[in-house]
Amino acid sequence: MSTLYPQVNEARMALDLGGVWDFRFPGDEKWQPIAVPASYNDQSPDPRFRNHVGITEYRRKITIPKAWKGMRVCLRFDAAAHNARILLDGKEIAFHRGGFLPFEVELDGHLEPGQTAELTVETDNRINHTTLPIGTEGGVSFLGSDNPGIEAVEAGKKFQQERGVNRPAFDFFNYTGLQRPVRMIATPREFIRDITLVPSMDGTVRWSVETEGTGGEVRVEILDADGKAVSAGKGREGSLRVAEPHLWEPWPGTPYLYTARVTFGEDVYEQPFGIREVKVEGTRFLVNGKPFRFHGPCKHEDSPFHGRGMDNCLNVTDINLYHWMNANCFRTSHYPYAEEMYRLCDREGIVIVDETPAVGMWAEEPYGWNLADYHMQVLADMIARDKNHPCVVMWSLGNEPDTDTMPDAAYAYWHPLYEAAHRLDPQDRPVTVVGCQNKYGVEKVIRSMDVVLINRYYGWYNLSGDLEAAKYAFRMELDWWENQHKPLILSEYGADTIAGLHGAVAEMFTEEFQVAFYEMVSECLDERDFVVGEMPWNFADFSTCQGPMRVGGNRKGLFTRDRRPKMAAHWLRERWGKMQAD
Ligand code: BDP
Repeated sequence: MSTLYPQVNEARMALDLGGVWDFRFPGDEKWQPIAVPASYNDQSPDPRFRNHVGITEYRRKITIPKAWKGMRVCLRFDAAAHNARILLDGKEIAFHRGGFLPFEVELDGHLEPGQTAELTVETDNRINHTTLPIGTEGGVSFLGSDNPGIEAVEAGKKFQQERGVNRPAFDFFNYTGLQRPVRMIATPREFIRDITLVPSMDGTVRWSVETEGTGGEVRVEILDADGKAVSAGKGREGSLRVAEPHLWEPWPGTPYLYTARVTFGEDVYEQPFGIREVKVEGTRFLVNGKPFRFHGPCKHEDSPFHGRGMDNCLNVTDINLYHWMNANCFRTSHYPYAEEMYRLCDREGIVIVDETPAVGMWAEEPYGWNLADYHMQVLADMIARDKNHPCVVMWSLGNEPDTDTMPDAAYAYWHPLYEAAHRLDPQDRPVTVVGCQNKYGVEKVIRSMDVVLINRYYGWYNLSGDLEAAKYAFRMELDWWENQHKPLILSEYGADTIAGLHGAVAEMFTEEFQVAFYEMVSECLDERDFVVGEMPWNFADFSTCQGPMRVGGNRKGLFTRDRRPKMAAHWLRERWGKMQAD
C-alpha cells in the first residue's frame, strides 16, 4: 500500500501523537509509562521489557479536532513492530503485518471530529518462519552437546515453545513496539493518493498521480531549490521538461533537490525529488553517467535508550559522522529504515542501498516456508514507499539467504523477486541480494544479480587472526568473481573490536587488529577494477541478543555505540578522503 509521507500545508494537517503513552504486558492490570516513538525494550530494568515474547499493549486517548470537520482523517503509523492490531474503544479497526513499513487506518465511521476515544495498539514481537525477519526454534547453545537436557531445549521441545518462539535467526536485537512516529493526519476527502516521478538527466520528468475522487484536474508544477516555478504540466500522467537541470549528485557533489508541487481539487502535496540516473554498464556502476564507487559502512537503527526508535538527532549526528569519515553511502541493513533518514540522505547526498527485512533465511528449508507471497508484498510496499528518493540507488531483496544448499530451489525463489523489483520500480534501479560466505562456485542467485554484493569475514570468522592466510583466500575468491564480469561490492567485512583495548601485537579484538584487518582487505580490493564498492561492517557497535560471541552486543563498529571513533574510523577516514580527492 502506498502512503505518502505526512505533510502539513495549506490543504493537509498532521498531529504528532508522540509522547508518553500507557503500556502493559498481558496479564498486568497496571499500566506504566512508555515513550513513543522508541523501542520499549530498554526503557525499564524490568527484564520483561528486554525478554518478553508476544503481545504488548499501548494506549492513549485521541480526539479529532473539530476544525477537521469534512476532512478525511487517518491514523498513520510509520511502522509498528512486528505485527499490530489497532483498536478504538476496544473494537478492532485494523491489523497490519510487518514491522518496518508505514500504514494508514481511516477513522471515518469510527470517530467524529470533536469526539474522543481510547486508542489501543497491540504490538506483537514474535518471529518465526512466517515473519520477516525470521525467527527460529533452536540454536540456544553455541557448542553441540549430547546432554539430553540441552538437546531437548535446543530442539525447541521445551521452554521455547511454551514461551513462544522468538530466537532471532539474525544478529541484531529484536527491538519492538511503536518505534517510529504515529500521527493523526487529515487530507481533503478527494485527495492525492500517490505520486510517481521518473526524472532523466536531460531534464525530462515523467509523472503519474493517483487520486481518490473525480473532481478536479491534476496539476504538476516543478519548483527549484529556491521555490521558483521552472516547469508545469497537467493531467494524471504526463511528462515535462526542466531546462538546464541541476543534477542530484552524491556527496561531495551537490545533491540538488527540486519539488513537484501537485494539486488536485482542494488537495496539495509537495514531493521532493532529484534529477539523476543510475545504471549498471559492464562492470561499472554509473550515477549520472559517471562511474560511482561506494564507500561507507553499513548501519543499523540502533542506539542506547531508544533501541531502534526513530531519533532525528541521532540521524543527523550519524550523517554528519558519515561526512566526517568521507563516506558516501550505506545499506539499510537489514530492513527499511524510518522515512526521515531517506529524506535526510536526499538532502545530504548520501547514497542508499535499500534492503527488505528478509534476513535469517539460512536454513535449507526456507524455500519450503511459503514466504514468497509475503516477501513479494513487502518488496512492493518498500518500493512504493521509497521510489521517489534520489538517494536510493539500488534495491536489496534480502541479506545472506542460503543459496548454495539447494541452488535450484534458491534460484526459483529469488529470481521472481528480482524480476518483480525491476517491474515495480518506475525508475528501474539495479537489484541485488546480499550473499553470505558460502560455496560461491555452486550457488546461482548472487551471480544473477545486477551488482554482486558479498559479505566476507576472511581473517575473522575464518582463518581467524591470520591476515596473511586470509588475504590469500580472499584473493582467490576475487579471481573467481572477476570472471563473472559483473560489478562487485564488498557489502560487509569487519572485526569485533573493544574500544580502548590495545596491543603492540595486533591481535583479535584490539583496535590495532581492526586497522590491520581493514588494511589487508583494502589492499585486495584496490587491485581490482570490477570492485565498485566497500561497505565495512558496521558503522557503530550495536545491540544483539546475548550469546557467547557477543560482548554487550556486536562490536564490529568503527564507532562505539555512543558514536566515539575507534582507530579504524580514523584510518578509513583517511583512505576515503584520498579516494574522494581522486
Ligand atoms: C553477517 C550478517 C550481519 C552480522 C555479521 C556479524 O549479515 O548481520 O552482524 O555477519 O557477524 O553475516 O558481525
